[in-house]
Amino acid sequence: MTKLTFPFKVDIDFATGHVTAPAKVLTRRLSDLQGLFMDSAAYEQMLSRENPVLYDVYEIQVPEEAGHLASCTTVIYPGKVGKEYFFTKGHFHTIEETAEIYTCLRGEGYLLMMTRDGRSRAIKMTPGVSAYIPPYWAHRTLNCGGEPFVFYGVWPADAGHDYAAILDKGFKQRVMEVDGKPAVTE
Ligand code: PAN
Ligand code: ZN
Repeated sequence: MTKLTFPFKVDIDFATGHVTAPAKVLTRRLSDLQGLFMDSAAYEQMLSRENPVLYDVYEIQVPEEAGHLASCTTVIYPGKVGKEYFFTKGHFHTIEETAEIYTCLRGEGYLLMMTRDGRSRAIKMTPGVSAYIPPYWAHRTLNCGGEPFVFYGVWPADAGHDYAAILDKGFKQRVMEVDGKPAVTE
């Protein structure tokens, strides 16, 4: 770390995930997740009609340096592409030895994780569940409920995001609606 940073606070609205300044908003729409959903025909059909927001990220701004902790809320809106629930792109950290903690504030979802050598885990997320993503595990979240799924994540600020492997090979697990209920499949 180079220069002294002063303490600060933000206010988080658990219902909407909104964070007061200093936060940066990142909006991901259907068109930003090209090639990631299993049912590509359903994806193209949906995109020809609309380009909905799948999720918003409210990132609390800190220097992207070792020693600092970055954090954000993520709000995934309810919806599906075909039978597959709306999800985040998912990523490994560029510095793979870095962990992360996700705490659910609202709604219902899953945290999917996988390693490069083929291990996978899924954790069901409901309000109050705090999940640990160890170093080396890629992570993706999804909303399998009928209201916004909101969670708060904290990670080393210098970790970086590596989306390439997920864009190339996808995620090992998928969560689809089967008989009206979410089912995790490999
Ligand atoms: C989170 C994620 C956020 C959005 O802040 O970046 O939930 O997911 P994608 O980055 O995969 O689109 C995090 O894991 N940061 O490291
Ligand atoms: Zn991460």
